[in-house]
Amino acid sequence: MSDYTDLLKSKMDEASFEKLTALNNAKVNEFVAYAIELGEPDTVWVGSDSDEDVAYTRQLAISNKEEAKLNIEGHTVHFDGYFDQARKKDVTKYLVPADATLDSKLNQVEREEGLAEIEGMQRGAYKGRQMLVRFFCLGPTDSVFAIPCLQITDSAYVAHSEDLLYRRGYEEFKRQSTNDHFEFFKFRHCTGEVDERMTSKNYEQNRVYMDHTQNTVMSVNTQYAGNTVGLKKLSLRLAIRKADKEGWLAEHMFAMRVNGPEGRKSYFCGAFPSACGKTATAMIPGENIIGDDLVYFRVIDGEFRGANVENGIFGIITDVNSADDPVIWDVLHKPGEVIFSNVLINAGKPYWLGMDDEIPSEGENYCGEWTVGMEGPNGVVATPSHKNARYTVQMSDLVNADPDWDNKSGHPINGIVYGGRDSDTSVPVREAYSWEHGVCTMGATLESETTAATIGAEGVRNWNVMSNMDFLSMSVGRYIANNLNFAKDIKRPTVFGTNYFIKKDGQFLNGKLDKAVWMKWMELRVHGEVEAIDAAYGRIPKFEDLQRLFK
Ligand code: GTP
Ligand code: SPV
Ligand code: MN
Repeated sequence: MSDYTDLLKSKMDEASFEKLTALNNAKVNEFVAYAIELGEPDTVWVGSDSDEDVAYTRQLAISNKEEAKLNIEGHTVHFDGYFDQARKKDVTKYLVPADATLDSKLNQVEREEGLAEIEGMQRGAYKGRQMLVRFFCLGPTDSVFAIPCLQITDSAYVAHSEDLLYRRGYEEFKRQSTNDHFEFFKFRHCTGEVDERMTSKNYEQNRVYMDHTQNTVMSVNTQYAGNTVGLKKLSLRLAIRKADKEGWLAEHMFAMRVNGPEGRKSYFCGAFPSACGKTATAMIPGENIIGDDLVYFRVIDGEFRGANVENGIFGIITDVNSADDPVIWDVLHKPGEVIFSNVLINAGKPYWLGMDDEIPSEGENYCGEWTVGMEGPNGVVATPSHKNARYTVQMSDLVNADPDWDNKSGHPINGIVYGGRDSDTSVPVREAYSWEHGVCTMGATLESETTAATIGAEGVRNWNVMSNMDFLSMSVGRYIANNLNFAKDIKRPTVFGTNYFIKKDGQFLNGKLDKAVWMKWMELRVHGEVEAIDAAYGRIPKFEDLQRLFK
């Protein structure tokens, strides 16, 4: 500590210095000091769990113009650069020591070479800026799931998003740092040079590099949350390795309560690739959301249990309308904290593709000033709102959230669902014969068509192991084996496969709310209350049961 005192004191006021030193953690101080030396910020601000510090971050995002207020109280809009609208896989790499390899399917760079490259891009990147130091927690605080995280960024939008999406973690650092084996995740993000719209200018120098040897992820020249918000997908890659070491699972899944007959509560988790229906499933009217993107599984007291890693949802807004998504529609139209990103704004009101309202022919969007028919900088006609435009809200604002969603022990999981975007092969719903059958033929072999959630062509059919391929940080075989072997000695959830996207003559064969029926059928199946037909690649529903459930 003594080595860094002068450096830390020279950049921060008394209050920030006290918040940092109250943690009394040499590793935290070292990471902060290193970021100062590298990024050379004008000032450094340290936040705790106080409402005041959360409010400071929110206000900063508005005053530094990363977000703008909208008409409804508490709503803001944030824009990412034209080319920075999704996760960018080709520049997302693992830093791997010279004598090691993770898996030939993963994007890797030699550690020293990668570090030199990204540190070169981050050097001096905080000049003229304030560096923000924030503490968050993955999973419920004060629980077996909890992983403390230290986020450093110069983007108040990133920190504000984390305030909505994650649990506060300053007290968790205090709680855990007394343990001998205290371990936390570290994230250092630099926006890089910005244009007049406060978006990263050097998008072609966008990098997201994972240094798993240090539990650190660095990113630069990007603002899109999937590349910058440390606790989202950057943490998932670290968590998969930590889970491997410690004997639990980190998954790209929703979690929900499905309500059975006579008030019975059943719990389901499901892995669908990005933009393939996790949020839409967790938000089915009449059921209760626990989480929509990240779940950790652990065996607790002989039970297979899952917990929501997050505290909010970063959901796709495209096609959100009052008929299919009444709960979220309501949240997006009433006062409360919402960040809209990459939608169209006209007279302080947000518009998006597939909403109820008629979309105006001009406004501000991810291109800047936009008029209908206009081409973006790459010559492509720009849609009014980006297909991967999103909203960020907290669980506490969802009236359909399970009141017990934040349970420190998670929930006992009855069923696990795997599904992808598959226009012509898989049936809408089927049940596996066993855990092994489900993990292998529904999870490990999952194929899905690419979407706007990643940069590149849409509709390309790819292999996407457990919908986690983009986030795997070790050998694919080992990850599958971890799933197969997990919770071996206890009752494991029933595994199901779904496909919402089957098409005939270019048209979807199912409506968006048909998934409500598939979930109700699964709920009855896990309790042995309906029969099923053996279809040789799993069990499928009987016509009369579906007929009754559809009614
Ligand atoms: P990430 O947040 O990227 O991990 O995605 P997600 O899996 O949560 O995806 P989400 O539920 O937000 O769905 C993305 C898109 O799929 C939206 O544009 C939905 O309209 C569409 N979608 C969801 N369910 C259905 C469905 O049953 N049928 C069809 N045709 N489209 C659907
Ligand atoms: C996804 O792409 O799977 C998302 C959005 O949930 S993000 O990971 O933030 O890009
Ligand atoms: Mn996701």
